[in-house]
Amino acid sequence: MLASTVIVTTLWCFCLLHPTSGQDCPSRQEIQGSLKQVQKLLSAHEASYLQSLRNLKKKINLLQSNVGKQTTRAINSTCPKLDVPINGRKLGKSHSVGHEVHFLCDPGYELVGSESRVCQESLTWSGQQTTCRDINECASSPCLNGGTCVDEVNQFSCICAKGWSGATCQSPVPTFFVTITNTSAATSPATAAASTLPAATTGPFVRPSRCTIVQGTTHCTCEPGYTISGRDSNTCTDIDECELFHNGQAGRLCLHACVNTPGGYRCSCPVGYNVTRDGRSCKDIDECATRQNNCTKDQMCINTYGGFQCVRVDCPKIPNATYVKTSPMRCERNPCPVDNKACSQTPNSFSYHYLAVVSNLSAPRVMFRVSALRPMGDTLRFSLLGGRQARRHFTVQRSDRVTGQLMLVSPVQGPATLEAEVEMSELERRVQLGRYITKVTMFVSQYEF
Ligand SMILES: [Ca+2]
Ligand SMILES: [Ca+2]
Repeated sequence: MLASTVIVTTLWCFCLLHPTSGQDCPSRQEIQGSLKQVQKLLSAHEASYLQSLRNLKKKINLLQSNVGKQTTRAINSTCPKLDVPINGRKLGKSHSVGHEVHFLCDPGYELVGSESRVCQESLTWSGQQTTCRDINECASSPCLNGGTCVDEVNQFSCICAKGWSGATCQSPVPTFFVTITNTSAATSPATAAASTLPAATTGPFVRPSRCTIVQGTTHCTCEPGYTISGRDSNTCTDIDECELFHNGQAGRLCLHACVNTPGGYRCSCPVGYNVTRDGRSCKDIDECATRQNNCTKDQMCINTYGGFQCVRVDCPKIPNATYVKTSPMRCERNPCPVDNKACSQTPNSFSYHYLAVVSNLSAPRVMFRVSALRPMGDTLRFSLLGGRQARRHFTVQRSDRVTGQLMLVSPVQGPATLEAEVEMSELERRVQLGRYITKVTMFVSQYEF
């Protein structure tokens, strides 16, 4: 349409400029009609153009509007999802900008990182990553007396060192004990004394406790050898081990005596004994070997349990015979005159032996053996000499052809000194060839150790 309008316009202009040409130019009326049509065309084009512009503007506005909406939507966007911590909880589900989430840990776990986190406009979370860590209940060293602490969820356990027991290894284990009697602390003099003291008072038998607060719970511990007594957890009282583990034939803390000390105890021994290395038993002091005796030169020192004895061997004075010392512990008869029957029937020798034993030694048992080294004759006889006391405790038996043995037949309560004589006779066709006396002296101690 636009092309035909241009042709008409061009034709009309040509006729105006060249009116004398041979061509047939349209009439004025025709030209005016054509111009009107062109005007109509232009108007239509103008309307169409304007409509296009309006549509374009609308589209631009729509685009602008969309861009603006997208920016607004970006402000309302969310932060990345946050995980729930293991052994914990997350409070708050919204991950939008400006919102907060909170974290909690299960009992027995402590929160590490941020307790609360905010979704920032940068679409990132504030703070640090949150985790729940197992609370180390061993941090306060709750196990006493060298115990090893094992951390567990919301609790701990103690592996106690040898000799200790209890939840926190606070109680000594009576290794040698079968029975524990009278565990009441009320009868303990030390505890009783301590309980009358004000809580703030400290002394060797009372000490302040060490308390730590774990998750709102107070844990109080005492030094080794002390325990929290009663309701006052601020005060530790010495454990009276002697009272706690006293008595009991099968089980005593000490072989002899127990002495309670602040935070412990020690064993003591009677005079004549030393405490052994294990601290529990008593060992006799050998006064004879350590020159802790007062025996004279003509005496012999005999070590006994709990003491010593100074003995002097003097040869017997009996009728019809004389004796001479042939060794420190032996006397032999001087030769008898020919045909002196009274002399020849006296003992050929006296031997002296000293034994140290503990009180209440179990019986029967062999205490001593007598043998003939070179027996003469056809018969050896062994017999027990001495008084009623000797016969109450001893007997003599033959153990083989040439040996007799002195037997203890009943326990002897010490302290005591027992004497027994063993006679060995040699016979040839029932005729006595010789007699040999062995004198045994037994020193029985006061204690059974
Ligand atoms: Ca103690
Ligand atoms: Ca001794």
